[in-house]
Amino acid sequence: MLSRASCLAAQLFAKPVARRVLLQPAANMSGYMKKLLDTNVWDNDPELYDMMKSEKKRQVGSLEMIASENFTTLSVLQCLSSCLHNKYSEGLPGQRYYGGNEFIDQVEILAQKRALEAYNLNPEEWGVNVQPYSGSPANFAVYTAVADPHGRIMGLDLPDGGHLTHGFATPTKKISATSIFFESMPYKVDPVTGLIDYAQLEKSAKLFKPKVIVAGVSCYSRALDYKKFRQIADDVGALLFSDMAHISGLVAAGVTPSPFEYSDIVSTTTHKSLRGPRAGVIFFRKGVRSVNAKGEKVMYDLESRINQAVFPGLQGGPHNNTIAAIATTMKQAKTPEFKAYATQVVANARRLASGLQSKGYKITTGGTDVHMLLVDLSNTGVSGAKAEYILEEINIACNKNTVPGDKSALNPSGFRLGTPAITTRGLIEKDIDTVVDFIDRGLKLAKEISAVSGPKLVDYKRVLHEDKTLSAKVHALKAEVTKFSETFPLPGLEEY
Ligand code: DSN
Repeated sequence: MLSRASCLAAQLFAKPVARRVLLQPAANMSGYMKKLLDTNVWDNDPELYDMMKSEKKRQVGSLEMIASENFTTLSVLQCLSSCLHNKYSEGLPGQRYYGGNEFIDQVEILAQKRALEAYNLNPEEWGVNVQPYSGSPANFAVYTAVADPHGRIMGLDLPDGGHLTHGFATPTKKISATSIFFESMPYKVDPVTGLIDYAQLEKSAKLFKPKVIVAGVSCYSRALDYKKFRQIADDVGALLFSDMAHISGLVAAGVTPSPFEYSDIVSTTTHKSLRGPRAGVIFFRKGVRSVNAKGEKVMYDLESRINQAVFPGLQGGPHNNTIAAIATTMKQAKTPEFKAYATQVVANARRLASGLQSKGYKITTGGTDVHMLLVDLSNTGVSGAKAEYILEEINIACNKNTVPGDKSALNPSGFRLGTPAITTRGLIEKDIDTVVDFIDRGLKLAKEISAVSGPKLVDYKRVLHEDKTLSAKVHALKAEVTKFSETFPLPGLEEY
C-alpha cells in the first residue's frame, strides 16, 4: 500500500503558528477595543487554554479508533475560525433575510457546486442543501420535509447498527425524536450472520407501508445493497433515503458502492470518513421521478420541501464558516491524495479485522468492507463496557457497541473500531499489526482484572486502579501505546 510519506498529504499539516494578533491596535483606539484586538485565548483564558492543550496532548498520545471520528485538515480549521463565522445569512444564496451577503452567497454556491462534483452528480438531476448543522438535524429535516407528522419510517434498529435518528424506540419508550414525531418501525440484522435481513425488511415494509425507508448505518461493516433497498422502496411506494454519514469519504473516493444511483435523498455528515467540519449535507433528486400510467411525467418535489424544512422549518442562520469548510472539504475529496487515503482506510480496517481474528477474536459479519468493524465479545467474560474502559486506560479510544442478538443497548457485548482517524495520522498495515497487539494485550488484561473483580463494571474499575500489580501492567501498556502514537503527526494547528 502507501508509504507513510505519501499517505500524509502535505497540506494536512500545519507549519508552526506564531502567537500573533492579526490587527495591531491603533494609537487612537479606546481601551476596550485595544483589549479586544490584543486578546487571545492563551493569555486571556489560561484556564480554558490549559484544557485545550490537555486535549491536544491526549489526541497526540492516543490511538483514536472511534469509527465516526477523524482529524480534520488545516484548511478546514482555518475556515472554521474565519470571519465567515460572524455573518447571519438566513435563507439561500440570492434570497437572504439579511443584507451584506454578497460573499457569503459565493461561498455557499461554491460549497453546493463542489458537493455535487465530489459525488459526480449532474446538477440537473440532483440538488444539495449545505446548511444542516450536523447529521441529526439533517435527518430530521428530511423526515420533516417528506413525511407528515406521524408519517411512517423504517430504519435499521439501533442495537443492530442503525443510528438513533433512524427511529430508535425501546418496547416501553420512544427514544429518538424520529420515533416521537413520526411512526418508526425497525428492520433488523440476521442474529447469526450479522447481515441485514433484506427478506424480513421486504415483508415488514409490505405490511407497514412506510413513507420513507432509510438505508444507513452507524455500526455495520458491510456495503449496503442499495439496489435491493430501491426495489423494496418501489414495491411499497416509499422514498429511499440513504444516510451515508459514515462512509461518505469512501463513496467520494469510489472505494465503496455509492447510494446515489438508487436513492431519492442522501444525507451525510462531513466530519467522519470525509474528514471535514462537523456539519451535515442533504442531497435530493430533481426532475422526473416517474412516468404514470397515462404516460405523464411525475416530477420530484423534494427541493423546496427539503430547503424549507432546513430553514425556516428547523434551523436559523446557517454557519457560514462551516459551509466554507464544507467547500474546501469537497475540493479535497476530489484529489488523488484523498482517494489514496480512503483506500488506505479500508486496507487498514481489513488488516485490523484479520489481525484480531488471527488472535481468536470474533468479528461480526466475519470482517469488513469499509472503515469499521465490530468485535463481538459475547461469552468471553469481558463486556463491551469493560473493553472500552481498559482500552481508554491504555490510550486507545473506541466505543462499546451492541452486537447482533444483544438484548440491551445499555450493556452491549462488543466494541466498535474504526480506522479513518489513525489513517489520517499515517498508520499503514504494519502499524496496524502493532495496534492489534496493543488491543489484544489490553483485552487480556481486562480478563485478568475481571477474574479478580467479578462481573460488575464498578468493581472492575476499582480493581484496575487499586490492585498494584494490575494497575502497573495497565500503566506500562499505556506508556507503550503513547510512545507509539506520538510518532505519528496530527494535522491541525500546532498549539491546540
Ligand atoms: N455518533 C455517530 C457514530 O458514532 O456513529 C453517529 O452520529
